[in-house]
Amino acid sequence: MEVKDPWVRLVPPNAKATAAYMKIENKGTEADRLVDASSNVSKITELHETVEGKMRRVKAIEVPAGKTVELKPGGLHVMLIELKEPLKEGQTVEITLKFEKSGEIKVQAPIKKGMGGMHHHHHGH
Ligand SMILES: [Cu+2]
Repeated sequence: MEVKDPWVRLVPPNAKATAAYMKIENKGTEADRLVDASSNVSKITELHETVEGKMRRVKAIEVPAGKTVELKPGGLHVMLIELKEPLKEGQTVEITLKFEKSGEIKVQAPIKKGMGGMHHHHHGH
């Protein structure tokens, strides 16, 4: 299991929640599921999906064998709720992802400004 390009959306200082995005690549031969997450900046961390502009909680995010699942604005994301302190651009958030089979994976996600509209694709490399 490999997690690539994690980032957290910068929100105004009075915002109580934000979202984290990343690409999760399952390099194994067995399907796995992301079942839980936590972070060092939020009291509550949930797995969410966006459907028709509305967010809802999901129990797990499936990552089929050999496939990459992208958590991105307008789709699946890790929701960071009840932020303990205002987030600053450039700061790094430590997110712990818990997979059913692969166990815990920690990632360092930099805080970045959102990329504007949800259909705008940004190529960072
Ligand atoms: Cu959400």
